[in-house]
Amino acid sequence: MKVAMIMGSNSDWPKLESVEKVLKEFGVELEVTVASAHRTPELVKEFAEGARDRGVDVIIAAAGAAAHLGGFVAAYTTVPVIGVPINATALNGMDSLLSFVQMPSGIPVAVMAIDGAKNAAIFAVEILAVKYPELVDKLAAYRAQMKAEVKAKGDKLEAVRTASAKLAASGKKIEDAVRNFVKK
Ligand code: RP5
Repeated sequence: MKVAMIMGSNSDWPKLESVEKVLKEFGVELEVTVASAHRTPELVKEFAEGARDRGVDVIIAAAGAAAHLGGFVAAYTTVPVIGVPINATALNGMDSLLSFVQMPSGIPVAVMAIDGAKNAAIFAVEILAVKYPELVDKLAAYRAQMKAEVKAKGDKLEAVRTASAKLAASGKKIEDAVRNFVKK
């Protein structure tokens, strides 16, 4: 089970670190390469052409500006490519988004949101789950955990909101309320 992530520059890494974290949670191996479609096109070609032989199941391609890394990679391999447009220029990622998403017919790139690295990792796991069924239960557990976290956040907000409303209604000064709380 292997994902290869290629990025246009090491300056993109801070926006992509979550890919490593998510894949680790699912026990998926990650290979990371820095190569640019315009500065090192030969390296990108080599990376993409050799991907299947290296055992790569899914590729994540991420880059800022309009250098078209996703389509470039996809042109040299039939391993599925997930694109992550990066916000790195004065156009706030729109340049990158369009260069990834508007692929002409024949060579697809599955494009995530601008800076959407985490979803790229989750989507990669969903693709891997077709071949490795043990990931199906892990994906379900991942969603269950998200659900529990959302519920806990909602409960916490409601508790704070109710407590503040009670405090305001009681007309007590905050200092008194805190003193009483500490006494308890
Ligand atoms: C793109 O240009 C890279 O993917 C990066 O997002 C952006 C800037 O690269 P550096 O100048 O920081 O190397 O090709």
